Amino acid sequence: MESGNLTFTMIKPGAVSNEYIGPILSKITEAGFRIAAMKMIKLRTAQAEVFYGIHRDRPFFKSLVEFMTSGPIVVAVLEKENAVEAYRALIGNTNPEEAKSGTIRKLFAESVSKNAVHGSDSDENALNEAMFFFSRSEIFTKDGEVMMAANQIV
Ligand code: IDP
Repeated sequence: MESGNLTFTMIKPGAVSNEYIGPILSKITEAGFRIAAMKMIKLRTAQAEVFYGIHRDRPFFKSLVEFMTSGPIVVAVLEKENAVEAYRALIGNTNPEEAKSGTIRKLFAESVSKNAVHGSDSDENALNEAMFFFSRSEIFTKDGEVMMAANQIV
């Protein structure tokens, strides 16, 4: 497996509280992604600020951090060929009004700020984001082995 086959996702608080975890995971697995790691957590403010640090100077930063810490989220590592691009296509545009029909954001997002899911935008970010939330011993290969080998997760 190569790094290009992994991406990282979060099911955001609004989608969790609306009971969309199951429907979203169904869309993900029906689209051919394998779940390599997954857990439910609640972000602390400092964690959300680091995760979205690239947006620190944007006007929506404070409300984004407040929203992302407002309730539990599901974090997961997904595997599929060309995972980053394939998953961005599956989730659709950041703004659900502009997302194509059938995409996760079109189906489950409430607004651009409460847009149901996160998906990594590059292979490098996918690995950084996966390692932000998971230790190596929590990420599994298709054979159920811990994804420890250097060519598997780094
Ligand atoms: P992405 O999640 O589609 O990669 P980014 O531009 O990286 O989009 O923005 C990160 C997150 O910040 C978005 O998913 C969304 O929740 C929030 N966001 C982005 N732009 C806006 C905006 O104009 N208003 C409110 N929230 C926004």
